[in-house]
Amino acid sequence: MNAQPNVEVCLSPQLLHLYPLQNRVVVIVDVLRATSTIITALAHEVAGIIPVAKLEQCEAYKRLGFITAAERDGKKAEGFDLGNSPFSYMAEELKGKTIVFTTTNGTEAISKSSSASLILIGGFLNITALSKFLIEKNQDTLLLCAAWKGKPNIEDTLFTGALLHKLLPHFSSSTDDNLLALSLYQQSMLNKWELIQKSSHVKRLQGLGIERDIEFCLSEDLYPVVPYFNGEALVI
Ligand code: 3SL
Repeated sequence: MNAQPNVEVCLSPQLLHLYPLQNRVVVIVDVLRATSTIITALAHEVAGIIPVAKLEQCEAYKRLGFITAAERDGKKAEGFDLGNSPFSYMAEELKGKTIVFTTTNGTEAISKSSSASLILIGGFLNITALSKFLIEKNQDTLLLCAAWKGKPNIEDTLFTGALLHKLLPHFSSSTDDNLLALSLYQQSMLNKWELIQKSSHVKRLQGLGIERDIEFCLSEDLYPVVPYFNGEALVI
């Protein structure tokens, strides 16, 4: 019998140096809101999202005439076309367009993962499609939480627990980080909203009046798509 592939959770990009990326699939997780927004945009027929870590890179694309999106500290950064609300990416006029995208933590996590063999985008919005894809792919996998400025967060950890729950019959898993994520999921799977409401990021976003974004990003399986990085852009 073939050995099962391994799956590990990395709770923050600050810990990424502890994990090998070569020959691994990396799933980027930023439930609130970057990866949920990317999934939504591509499911609504945006052609591609070019992720960049820095505002200056995004500005350079803007000067070339690209549509640009930028978020810092939960707010739309000044001078760009779009922020990070998934609802902004459902517009008819964005269909078929490529958008350059930078966010506080999500795009940083993507850029730090460039040596992975494949980069995928995950969130509750695509959890079942993503788990089926990973099981089929049958390759060592790292679930990378974007976290908040290096500090682990509840929502990304909870999501990795939910994804692990689906993956574990097919993958081997032995780390304490995996156990933490799974335990969090098992304790709160019947009421994830109650737990997430206590999180620091939800408090931050509530201050900005975007409760409907939070509720939307926690919805499961709205979009059966698995965005991946093709070397230039995230596409489906
Ligand atoms: O940190 C990020 O990448 C963002 O997703 C944060 S926010 O939800 O837009 O505040």
